[in-house]
Amino acid sequence: MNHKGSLLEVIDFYLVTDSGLSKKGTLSDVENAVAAGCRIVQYREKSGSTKDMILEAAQIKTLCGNEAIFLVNDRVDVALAVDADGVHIGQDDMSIDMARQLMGPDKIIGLSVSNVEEALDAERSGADYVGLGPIFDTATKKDAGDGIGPESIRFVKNSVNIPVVAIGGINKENCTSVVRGGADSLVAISAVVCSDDVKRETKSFIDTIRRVKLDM
Ligand code: TZP
Ligand code: MG
Repeated sequence: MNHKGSLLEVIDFYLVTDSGLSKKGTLSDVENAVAAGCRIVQYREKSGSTKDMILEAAQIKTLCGNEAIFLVNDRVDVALAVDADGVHIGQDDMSIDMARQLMGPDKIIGLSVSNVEEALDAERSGADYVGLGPIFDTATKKDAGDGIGPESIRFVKNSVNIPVVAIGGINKENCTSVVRGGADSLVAISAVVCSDDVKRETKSFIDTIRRVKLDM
C-alpha cells in the first residue's frame, strides 16, 4: 500500500518509543500499542550503537507488520538499513530536501515544528506531516521549550494541508483539548510507556481521540 496516501486516514494515536522511560521495554511497548490498534510507530532512540539500533529497528518493523506505519527518528541511515516506511526529523537534523533525496519519493518524512512559519516551511519543503509541539510543558524532552498551548494547534492546522501531529505533555486529562484544537493525531510518550499496561493506555487514547473527533 502507498502509506502516504493513507496516512491521514489511519492516524489518531501515534506511538513514539522511549527506552529510558519505558517500564516494559521498547519491543513490548510497540507490540502492545499495535495490538491496541495504534497505526503509526516511531522508533526514537538517542543512545546505543548503530548496530544495536538497526537490530532493534528491524524487530520493530516486524512487530508493525502490515498493521502500523514504521518511522525512525533522526536516523536516515537506520531507516534505510531496515527499509522503514520513513523518518521523523527535527529542525536541527538533516534538511527535508536531503532526507528526501536519500529516502526517495515514496517514503514518509515528518518534521518537528513549533509554529506556523516552521510548519509552512515544512510543507513547502515536501514534508508529509508536521509534529507540532511541545503543546504542554514536558520533562521527557529536556530542550523542548515551553508549551505552546492547545489553542496554537488551530493556527497551524489552518495554515497547512498536511497532517498535524501534536506532541508534548499530552495525557488523558488534556488530550481532549488537543483534538478539539484541531490535531489530526497525537503522541503521548510518558503517559503511555511509563504505564504498566501500554495496551490499555493506548486503547484508551484511541477511544478518546475517536470519540472527540466524532463529536466535532
Ligand atoms: N518532542 C517534542 S515534546 C517531546 C518530543 C519528543 C516529548 C514528548 O513526551 P511526553 O512524555 O509525551 O511529554
Ligand atoms: Mg531529531
